[in-house]
Amino acid sequence: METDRRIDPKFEITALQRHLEKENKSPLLIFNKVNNLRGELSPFKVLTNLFASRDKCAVALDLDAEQWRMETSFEFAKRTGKQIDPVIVDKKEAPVKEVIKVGDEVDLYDLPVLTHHEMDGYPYLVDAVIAADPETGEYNSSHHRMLIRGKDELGLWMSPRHLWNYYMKAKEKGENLPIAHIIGHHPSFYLGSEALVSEDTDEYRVIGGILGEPLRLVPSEVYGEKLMVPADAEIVIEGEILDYRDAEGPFGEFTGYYGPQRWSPVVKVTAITYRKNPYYMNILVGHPDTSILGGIPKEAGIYEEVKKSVPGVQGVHFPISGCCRFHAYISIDKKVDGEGKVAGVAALPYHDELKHVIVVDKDIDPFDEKMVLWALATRVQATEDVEILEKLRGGTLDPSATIHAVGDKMIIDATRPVSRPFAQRINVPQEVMNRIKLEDYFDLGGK
Ligand SMILES: Cc1cc2nc3c(=O)[nH]c(=O)nc-3n(C[C@H](O)[C@H](O)[C@H](O)COP(=O)(O)O)c2cc1C
Ligand SMILES: [Mn+2]
Repeated sequence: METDRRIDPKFEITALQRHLEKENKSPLLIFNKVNNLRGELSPFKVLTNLFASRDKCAVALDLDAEQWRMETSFEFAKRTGKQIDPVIVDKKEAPVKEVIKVGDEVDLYDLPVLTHHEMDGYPYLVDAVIAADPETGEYNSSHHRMLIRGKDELGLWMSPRHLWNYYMKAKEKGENLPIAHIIGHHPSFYLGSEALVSEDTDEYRVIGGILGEPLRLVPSEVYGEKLMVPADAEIVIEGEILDYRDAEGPFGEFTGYYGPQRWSPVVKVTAITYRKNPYYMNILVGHPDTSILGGIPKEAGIYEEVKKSVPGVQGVHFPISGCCRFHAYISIDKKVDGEGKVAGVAALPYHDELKHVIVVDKDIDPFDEKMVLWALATRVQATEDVEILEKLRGGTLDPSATIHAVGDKMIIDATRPVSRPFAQRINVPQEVMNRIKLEDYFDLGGK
């Protein structure tokens, strides 16, 4: 959906997204007339909700919209395994270089940056951040919120994952870490940035695989070939993470709660380049836009991981009710007793935020939450089927955690035993189901 009506990026766009979400609607939204951070009309249009429904992600992976369930995570897994080298293009062929602002010309207040939630401390950029490993030159891409501190200064939050490790390596060398914030690209660029791959995997190659074609790169304005940036982005913000920290937050998080203010590194912005008529892409944190974007790649990665020890794994679902982070529903074609728990054990270490795994049999669709909970209700004895692992590495934002980044994990094996009889599911004879049709008995009003 698209509108020409003028709107302010402080809360107003989020309010519309909330209204739609309450109606269970999640269309892509485009705002053509948005204020910048000085209240003037911005030349940037705002695009949001790109990931707010799985069918849009299915289409991004060249599937049909109806293939949004397991097919989408399987396709993502397949593409993760087929990495494609990026190609370098000339600056003249790079749309992101149509407008170039360097040094004193940089002014982040020109952008229509959203303030999402009431207690958010600042307007926040939320897109992908890329950096090159200071030792190997391999690229990483991950999502990071970045608050606008001034016309050329950002604050960012890094959980102790890959970008943080790069930052530590740069600090050891006594250098700042050059980074770029990539605003607006093919949705596969962002899905690829969430792939669960090891730190030494070049994520520009991973993103190429998810895109199904080489990612086109161009040297950055300030760091040249030391920091290659995507040539087809709408906007690239170049900068460097300083060895200097300040308060960052609070921020409305993916958990649905405000995350606390923390002492976080500051980024000096050195250049902004963008297309003519650019779209400013926003990802709404704490809502399906963020949950689904992070969820699909986790389903794919964990499916591949569980398959190594439980070959009969049928599918993995990170449901929205668990913020697509804390809960995984895994269905397996169980062959021997104990396999349900093995599936849970295999899944848990793969992502720090994953807390509770419910393993179900193959007659339960992990995308049908009602049936998953039915299996929980009817196939589980707590003393036999629940395993609790205390104090493992956890996410940094779980509001219930009592120790920072440490948390308890739980595996619920909701599969039936195979070595002893178990109650039979009720059914109506299939022959009668096929023969007796609703429309032969009732007027269904055209439905
Ligand atoms: C919309 C969105 C916003 C995110 N914001 C942050 C953030 O501010 N800080 C952070 O450390 N991780 C954030 N994440 C999570 C990381 O992007 C994610 O864990 C990623 O896989 C880490 O990549 P890595 O394995 O290369 O370190 C965000 C994820 C999404 C989808
Ligand atoms: Mn990584």
